[in-house]
Amino acid sequence: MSISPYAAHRAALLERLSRDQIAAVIPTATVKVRNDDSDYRFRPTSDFWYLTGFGEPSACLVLLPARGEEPARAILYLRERDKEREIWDGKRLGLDRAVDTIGVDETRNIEALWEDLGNVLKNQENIMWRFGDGDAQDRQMLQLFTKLRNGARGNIQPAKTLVDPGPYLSEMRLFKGPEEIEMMRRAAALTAETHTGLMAKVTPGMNEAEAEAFLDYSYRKAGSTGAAYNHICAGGGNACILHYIENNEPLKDGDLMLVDSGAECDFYAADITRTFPVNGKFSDEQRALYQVVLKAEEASIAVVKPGVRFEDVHAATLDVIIDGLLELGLLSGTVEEIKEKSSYRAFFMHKTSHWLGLDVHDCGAYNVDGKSRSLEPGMVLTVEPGIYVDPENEEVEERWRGIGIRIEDDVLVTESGHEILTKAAPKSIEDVEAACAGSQGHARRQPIGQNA
Ligand SMILES: [Mn+2]
Repeated sequence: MSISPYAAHRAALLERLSRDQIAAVIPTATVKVRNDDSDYRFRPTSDFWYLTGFGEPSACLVLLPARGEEPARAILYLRERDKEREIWDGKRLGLDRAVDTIGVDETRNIEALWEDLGNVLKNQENIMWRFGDGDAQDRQMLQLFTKLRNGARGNIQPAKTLVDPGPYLSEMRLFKGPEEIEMMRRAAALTAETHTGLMAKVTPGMNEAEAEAFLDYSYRKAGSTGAAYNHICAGGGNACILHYIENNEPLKDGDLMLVDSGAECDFYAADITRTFPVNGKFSDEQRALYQVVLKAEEASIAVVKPGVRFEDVHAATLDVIIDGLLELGLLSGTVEEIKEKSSYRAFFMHKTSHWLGLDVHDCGAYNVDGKSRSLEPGMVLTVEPGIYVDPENEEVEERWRGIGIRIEDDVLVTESGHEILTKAAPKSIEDVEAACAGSQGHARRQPIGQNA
């Protein structure tokens, strides 16, 4: 019988926990209230999903390390079946079925979790817990830790430390296995297809909100769990607001539109940004700045391979952006001065990359031993340079003001270099204008699930 990737993740983590004698308590997310008695749609925490593939709320995974004769154990706490509650809130897997379905050693009722943990964790040396996901549950963990200490007598040893999942679970999640990469390819292909479709759809006078609705519609229709983060659908100067999510203004003839949006497949994220002309044709100024961003993006992608440091990817972009802004007269001085004073930050104020996975800004350390980390096969990172000319920037000629451009792809580090997961999304000026015109853009689409 083949083992699910989630069970494989659990086994791999249990091996590390056994080595260091750590018991892990990994709750899923709490249901978030939107307003009054309406909740947001539930989404499990990424750590919990990674280890279980179980999407119900009110659940917690407890992993106990192997010790002496005792084998390692996985206990899943979840909701018991309840006909009355299921009529109102939806189906529940229940304790009996979860043993086989999830493949854990044992299931217990979530309602008894905190009381139960007092016994389950009685002789554990170290307890893994991720602080910061909720004050109430953090308080419960501290109370439990105190209770274990106060209850220690004779041969019962209290836990010594609370351990952050960072060096264990987060580091595992940073390296994607074959099934995870396949999931990310599907998310990337769906997102690329959707961006391409949007380019053909946008016309002057349309509202940013309609673009957002098209993205949601396309993702959900294709079976995605939804958007991986709030879409940015920014026309004209709104593109210079880095986290613009209001998405409610009309799109104007002659403006660019910046769209930063990604679908999730089984909660694995894609993260694509494309910038295209609302009326289908770049103006001279838009074209000039777009070429700089595109050249920077391609320069950064070109350096991605095992052994290259994370910060080198940013450095490659920065050189091209500074050269381009100098050439177009938006910056003056020498490259050294510009870098020293960071004056490029008036136009490019964010970093070029972040890890990508179950979280759009995925976990995993960026620095190791005080140095920027070397890339290794299985890591996925974004490459996303931009140039943003503030609409109120009076230091530059008026014709440049309000142009905001970002181009973003998702890049898998492979043994021999890299694979661009999102390359089906049009990027060259020629391809973008063709996609805006419709026909060629549509012909270039690739089916979901196929390696892009
Ligand atoms: Mn991104």
